[in-house]
Amino acid sequence: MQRITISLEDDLTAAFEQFMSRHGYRNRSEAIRDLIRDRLENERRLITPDGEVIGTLTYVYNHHERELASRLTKAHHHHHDLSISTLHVHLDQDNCLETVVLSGTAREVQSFADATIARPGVRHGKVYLLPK
Ligand code: NI
Repeated sequence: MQRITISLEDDLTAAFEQFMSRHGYRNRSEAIRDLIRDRLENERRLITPDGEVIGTLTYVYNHHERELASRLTKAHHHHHDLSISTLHVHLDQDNCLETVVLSGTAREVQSFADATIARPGVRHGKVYLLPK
């Protein structure tokens, strides 16, 4: 086992401590090991970009944002082969949450997810890939 030292900003440390408490971690090293394993596992799947995956993409957006809702819908129709189902939740007066199930190669799914998450007005975007 190697010992490494890392530096974190105060707000990141506070968020990390809350994460530990929510998940019942008693020491920082174990929590950090699990976070690293989780990230590496996700990266590993992307090493075979032609592999078939199922992805879930979740994000929040403000539906009052100019043309954003219709642009998102257009993108889903344009990639109807990838985007197989969408769950839409009206979170409050302004915000919508969508979880999209995507099916295709890891490259296609990741690229669609990245483009969606990068759209101005799309927040809290996160994609999770599972091998098929
Ligand atoms: Ni809505």
